[in-house]
Parts: sequence; C-alpha cells; structure tokens
Amino acid sequence: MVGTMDYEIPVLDLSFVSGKYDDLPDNVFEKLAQEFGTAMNGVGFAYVTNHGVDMKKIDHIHKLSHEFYSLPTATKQKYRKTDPPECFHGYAGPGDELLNYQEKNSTELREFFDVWGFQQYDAKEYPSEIPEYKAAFDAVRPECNNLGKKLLRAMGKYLKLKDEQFFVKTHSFMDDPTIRTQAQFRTLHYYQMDPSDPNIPTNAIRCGEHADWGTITLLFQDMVGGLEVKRLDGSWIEAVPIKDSILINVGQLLELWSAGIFQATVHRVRILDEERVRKLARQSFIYFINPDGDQVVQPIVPCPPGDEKFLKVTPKVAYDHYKHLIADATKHY
Ligand SMILES: O=C(O)CCC(=O)C(=O)O
Ligand SMILES: [Fe+2]
Repeated sequence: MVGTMDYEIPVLDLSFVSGKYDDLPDNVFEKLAQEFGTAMNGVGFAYVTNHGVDMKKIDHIHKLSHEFYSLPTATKQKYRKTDPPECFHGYAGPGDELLNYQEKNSTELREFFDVWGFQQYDAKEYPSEIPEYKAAFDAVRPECNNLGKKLLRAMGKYLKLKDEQFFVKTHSFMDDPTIRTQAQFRTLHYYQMDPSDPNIPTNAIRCGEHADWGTITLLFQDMVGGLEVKRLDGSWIEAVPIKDSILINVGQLLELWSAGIFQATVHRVRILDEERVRKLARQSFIYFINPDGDQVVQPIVPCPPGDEKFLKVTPKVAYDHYKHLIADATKHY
C-alpha cells in the first residue's frame, strides 16, 4: 500500500553499503531495503549521500555541458535528434520536447542533450566541438550502474520478491552493453533569462510537471534550486539542493511493476521567485535507469486491496512504452 505518512524528502547516508555491488554481503540489503523502500513508498524521492559516485566526474560533465550549451544555436542544432522516437540520442532545443504536453501553450525553458541506449553510439554521435564529452559519460557509467544495482536489489527485497534480484536481472544492460535499452543519460541546461521579459509567457516554467517514464532516476542538480516534488496530498515541496548528493525517484514502469507500492512522483522545475536566483542559469545531469527494452512490465506483487487499478493495466513492453511517450513529447517536431 502507498505510504500513509507523507514524509519530507529523506536524506539517506549510504556509507554502510559502499563498495562494489558484487562484493557486498547479503545482510546490508536488509537495511537498505528498509530505508530506501520506505522512502520510495512515501514521498517517492530521496537524497542519497556517500553513494560512491565520484562527484569530480559529475563536475567535469557540468563543465563540458557548459561549454556545449555556450556554442552558437546553429552549432547545437547540428546535433539535434534526427528521428525520434526511433533514435532519441542528441540535442533538444527550447520547446522541442515537452514533458507536460497536455498543458495548453506550455512553455518549457530548457535545452538538453541525451545519450540514449548507450554503447550503440560511437564518438561521431557526440559534438565534435566538445571532444571529451563521450569519455566523460563513459567514465561515470560504471559508478552509476553500481549504485543503480544496489537500489534495484533493495527494491526487490522491500517488495519481498521470491527473487530479490529480479530488478537487477531485468536491467541486465548494466552488465552487458550489447543489450538494447532506452536507459539514458541527459545533461540539462536551464538557460539564463529574465522572467519579467515581456517575451517570456507568464505561465513559462523550466520543466513542466511530469512523472519520469522508466524504473528509477538518478538526478544530480547544481546548487541553484527550483526543483519541486508533489506530495501525496497535492502540495509541492522544494527539493533543496544538497551538495554532492543524488536525488533518486521512481518512474512509471516501477510503479506498474510494484502495483503502485512505489509511486512515480510528479515533479517540475519552477522559475524561482527570489530575485537573487531567478535569472540564474541552472544545470542538472540525469541517469534514467530503464529496463532492458524487451522486458514485459506488469505488476509482480498483488494489487493493494481497494486499489485494484493495476489489475486492469495491459502489460507493457518497455521499448514500446518509451516509444509512445517519446512520440507524445515530440509531437510537434
Ligand atoms: O533538471 C531537473 O532537476 C529535473 C529534470 C527532470 O525532471 C527531467 O528531465 O525528467
Ligand atoms: Fe523528471
């Protein structure tokens, strides 16, 4: 059942579960399952600290991203996604993709670069103006996967699955780069602007409200702020930046797998009210952990009594689920 207590976003210190996933004793997952599972069953977001991802590598990605986004628009457009939803790798400029496309006249003031499906892409798919970009993503991938596997194992344990490694096994691309997946890295740039500029619509937002699409998300935000998370009672709380932490949240496929025990919590990035920060550019880096593309996703635990909506859901092939969502977000390409 969905947590009845609606917590603030908890901060979990993962130093007790540091080191390589494969070397960890089984017993540490008990504690991780309790702490992390409870957070995901509650507000659906958690900060993790001492998580084993080298933040210098993330800073390096932010630095290279800054160089990329400072290039002239025409140069960035050379790397625009050519064929979404078939190929979702590359640059998306302001307005190219809307996360909240249901909202009329939605204006999302951001640009981003996606690294999709991983090892399918070689160096020529990355901006040649930023020669180190690909290597920077490749450098952080093993650490992100190591953390991802720990969290996925904890989810399986929290749900008391017969095979608590179920989620690790359904995300086998983490160990086998030949497996096709729509897991992706994304760098985001919320560019500097003046919200009082008459050309900026009054309903403009940096990132429209949405739930993520896949299993879990690792979100590295800078210190500017603006990210907000919707609580179960409908109110919004700010996910205040905590230096060197990672925010973790649940996506739609994990919500389906877990019959709603884990919530795909809605979030957005607002233009801040405070004068000191409202015009600042903001950067974030995301790792969307999604299943192997051929996984058929359907509830694997009984639906909570009285909340049977997941019984009626048609099973989804992960690849198709993603394709449909991409098609909606990029309708106006
Ligand atoms: O940039 C952020 O902090 C959040 C972006 C986001 O939620 C997304 O792109 O899915
Ligand atoms: Fe998101």
